Amino acid sequence: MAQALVKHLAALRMEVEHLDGRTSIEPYCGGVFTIFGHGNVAGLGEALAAERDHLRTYRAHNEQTMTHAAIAFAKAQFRQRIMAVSTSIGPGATNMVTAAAVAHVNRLPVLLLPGDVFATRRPDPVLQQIESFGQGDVSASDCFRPVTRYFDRLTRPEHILTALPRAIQTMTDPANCGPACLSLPQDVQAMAFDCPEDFLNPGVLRFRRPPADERELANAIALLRGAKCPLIVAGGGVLYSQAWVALRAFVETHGVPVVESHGGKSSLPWDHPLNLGAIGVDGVSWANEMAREADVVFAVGTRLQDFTTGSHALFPQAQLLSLNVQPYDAGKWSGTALVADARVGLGQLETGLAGWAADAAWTDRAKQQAAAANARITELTTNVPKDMLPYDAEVIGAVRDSATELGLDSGQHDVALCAAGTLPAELHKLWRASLPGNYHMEYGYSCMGYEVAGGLGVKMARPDQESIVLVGDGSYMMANSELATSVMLGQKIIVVVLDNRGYGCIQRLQTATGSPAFNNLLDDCVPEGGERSSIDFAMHARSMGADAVHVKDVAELKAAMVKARQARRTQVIVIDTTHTRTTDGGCWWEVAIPEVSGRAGVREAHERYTQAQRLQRL
Ligand SMILES: Cc1ncc(C[n+]2csc(CCOP(=O)(O)OP(=O)(O)O)c2C)c(N)n1
Ligand SMILES: [Mg+2]
Repeated sequence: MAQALVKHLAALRMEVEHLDGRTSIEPYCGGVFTIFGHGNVAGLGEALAAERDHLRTYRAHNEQTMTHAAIAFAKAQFRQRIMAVSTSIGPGATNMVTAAAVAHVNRLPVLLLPGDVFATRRPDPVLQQIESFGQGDVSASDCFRPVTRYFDRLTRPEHILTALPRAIQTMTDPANCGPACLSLPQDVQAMAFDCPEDFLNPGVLRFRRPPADERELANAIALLRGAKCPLIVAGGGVLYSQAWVALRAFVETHGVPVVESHGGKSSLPWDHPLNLGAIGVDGVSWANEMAREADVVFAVGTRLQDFTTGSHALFPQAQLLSLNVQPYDAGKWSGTALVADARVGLGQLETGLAGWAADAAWTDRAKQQAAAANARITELTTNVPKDMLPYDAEVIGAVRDSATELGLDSGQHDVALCAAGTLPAELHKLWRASLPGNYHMEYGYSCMGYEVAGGLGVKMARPDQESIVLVGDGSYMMANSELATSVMLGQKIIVVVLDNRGYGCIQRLQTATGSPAFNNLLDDCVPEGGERSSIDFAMHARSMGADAVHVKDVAELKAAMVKARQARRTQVIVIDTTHTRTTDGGCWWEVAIPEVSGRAGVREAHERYTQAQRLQRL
């Protein structure tokens, strides 16, 4: 059975569309990350060994992070190609559950192949079997059920004939796309069955592009035709549908400004005159200002999560039109739904929008706002030496500008990657991406520990680009061992560690909600008899085979980045940073404040909280 699985995977081909619109037929599965144990080494492991020349196997250091790498690979390829991830049973499998949730939230495909306990149950309980007293058919793999879009336990070998095609179908369905899990009892992996020849020669895969329903299209056109001050919120769906050319044409034809969610950033080049940049809690003030005034918000391919909508208080005045391939998203917030592929839907709208444009004054103002925002971003990201440590904005500027020294355009060349902490807000506002996918932010699950492994996945997907991981000290500490994998695989990444000695963003949130600073910064966490933490990140990175340097300021950082870009192996640059952040922009975000507290600060925060809630669209 495992042999049939691997042969099918190795034979799968996908019609892949490239950035320039060219298409080519590529292997669908970019390889298999696996950590072996008794649950997969003899069955799947033997099958992988036999197919090594057709399907690469990669060993990693942790099941969660190797899955992050696989997820990042798929995201960087706009979901058109995947990787498979195989684990043993028990801890190997459950280590992967968090990553499954990352893929689930972000609607990203990954084929999860955890080992499972014996289907025959003959040797039960095996090492690492959890044993449920009340449910005979439960195993550790059941943890995947709520965080996968397709789950199957293959208790007979011929199940692979239906289960694998269904898993592939799920991952190549634009609406349902997400992680698929085939849990593989170790005895079943090793069983023989009569496999039809055609299972080993599957046809070429394509993403389908569903068009809009006629009535929904007519409603959407009517709504837009009545709009004077429309605003497009571009989400990740624009990228996954590869709808950037259609979006740009739509925007320019109708004079509609665009704001970008984390998932949608890089839908338009940063310097497009109608790109206002980041919206929401991490948004630039110029974008949020126009969101507050728009009469129609046209959401394209976005989940409308709270960071995008300011917990539903940023644009409650606007009518909402939602173009999304997934009805669940299109129907959010009681908006007018337009269920379709983003690219196809934008094209279909044109059939009824001839002659319609936003008010000229609105479009002109958007252009002025976009220009003002970009000038301010230059200011914020240009380091002015002073008597204090630099902060994230200056680091971002130095990383970007180090490309210029080598005659490169950072916006074109670099993929910036991050997931959690202070940096997502800074990067959302300040990073400049000229090409789709050059901003790679996992801000669906915002999973600390995605960063280093994600950088590896991006490099494997986009070998000609620089994969630059910007990461806080906290996230680096949570998961960094795939740094050694990147060295071993010769997949160079550049990791910039911003060390502010703790969970800076959470401490900010803590004090903003009235609590005392507590249990976040390392220096606040040393009990009596404990020891002040001092982590030498550069030494740590060197111990894993990376080249690493601890720079003392932004000028040194820039010089180190120039060298890092020229280097061939993985580079880690560590810089001490302060807790300041960009105060421009942003908007309210709902975080629940205690109704009762002995602290005046909490009571005041609660008062502000209830005031702010009044602006929410319910
Ligand atoms: C796995 C996981 N655990 C907890 C959190 C909550 N969280 C978000 S950011 C953060 C601190 C990040 O610290 P660091 O990476 O140093 O970034 P900083 O805010 O200091 O810049 C925490 C604990 C999370 N996002 N992911
Ligand atoms: Mg930190």
